[in-house]
Amino acid sequence: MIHTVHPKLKSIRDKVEAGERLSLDDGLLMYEPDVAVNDLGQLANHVREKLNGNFGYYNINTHLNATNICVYRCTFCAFRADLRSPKGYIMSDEQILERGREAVDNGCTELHIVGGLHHQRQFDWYKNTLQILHDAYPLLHLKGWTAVEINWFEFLTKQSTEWVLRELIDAGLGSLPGGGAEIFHPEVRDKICEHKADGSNWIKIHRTAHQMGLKTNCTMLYGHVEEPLHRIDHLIRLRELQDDTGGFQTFIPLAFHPENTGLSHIKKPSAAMDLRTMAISRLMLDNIQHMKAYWIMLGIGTAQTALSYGADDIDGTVRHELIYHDAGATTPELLSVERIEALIREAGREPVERDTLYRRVLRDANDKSQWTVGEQVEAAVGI
Ligand code: V47
Repeated sequence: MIHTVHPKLKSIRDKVEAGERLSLDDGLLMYEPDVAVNDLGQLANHVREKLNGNFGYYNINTHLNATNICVYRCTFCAFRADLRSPKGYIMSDEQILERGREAVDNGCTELHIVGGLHHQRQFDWYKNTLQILHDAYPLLHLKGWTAVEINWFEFLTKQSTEWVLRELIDAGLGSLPGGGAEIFHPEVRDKICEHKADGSNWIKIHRTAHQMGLKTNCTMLYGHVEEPLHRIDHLIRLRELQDDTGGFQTFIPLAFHPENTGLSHIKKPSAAMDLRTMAISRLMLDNIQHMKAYWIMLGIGTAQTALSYGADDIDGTVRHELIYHDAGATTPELLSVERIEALIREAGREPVERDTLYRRVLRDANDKSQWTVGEQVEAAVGI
């Protein structure tokens, strides 16, 4: 039984307790400023504990952004560079393999691979990145290329989504990250990233990936030029796809970081807005198992608090993150396993190391770099 909530939230509380789905109007109501974020947190925490108990998940991972040179000019992005910009870079195969080596040496189970759409690189270069990493480090899960990149590969090769994904799976792709979703609604998308894959293409690519057996993640970039209606519309589109396929593992709300972007006049969202958006996302996305509080972007304190506002996952130890640090994130470049576990415990949750597919990682007590995977945690404990 959930006790104290704002009178306006009574019917939402009744639905949450009965496990009923929330509507577009419910979503909009929860963004009204007189609805206290704590009340939303209480409701979201109820759902979070029903779905994920007291677990606080993390993984051990490294990022690889093999180039920042990009044909697109998304106004929110501080990471991209023009072809001839002094800031532009592209990694060699040796450097890419060195990143894989560093990941394995540090006990990583996952490499998170995204980057720019380079004017002069063909599909084979992207595919080769996966192939050489997979050949050298077959145990490392390669979570790579957002739907925006997949859409670009379709353009480069003039082939279908299925064909592109099949080639990448054959080269070693393990799953798709959730980036590139931004805000699907064209009123917003046309202002912040008009040229890249639109909302329906993003959804189509994830649908196809799910149908081919790939698990994927999903995101929403908030706190720039969008309104609550655009956010709730975005969440409902994700929920509809999940009803059809069940292929999303986790949702990651991404708070806009304005520094060095084309939208630098906008203020970064407050911690209260971050927690409100996490809670509302947990409540609207009743069919997605996990919610990630990405500490790199939220900051450590808000990410810890978010573990009681709907989130059950804090992402990873993370090495070599560039997208947020280029846009002014002041979080450290990486967290040790000891530190991440202590942060989760301090927030009152039980830390669980997971792999990309949310299976428990079992480490050798004498040599922590050696690991195997167990069952999916929530299934194993019958939540
Ligand atoms: O698509 C870019 C966002 C995304 C900025 O799947 C920005 O596990 C805020 O998707 N301020 C890439 N956001 C990151 C991403 C992600 C991160 C962690 C885990 C997973 C996962 C996926 O970052 C982009 C865009 O939406 N982004 N620039 C910025 N200035």
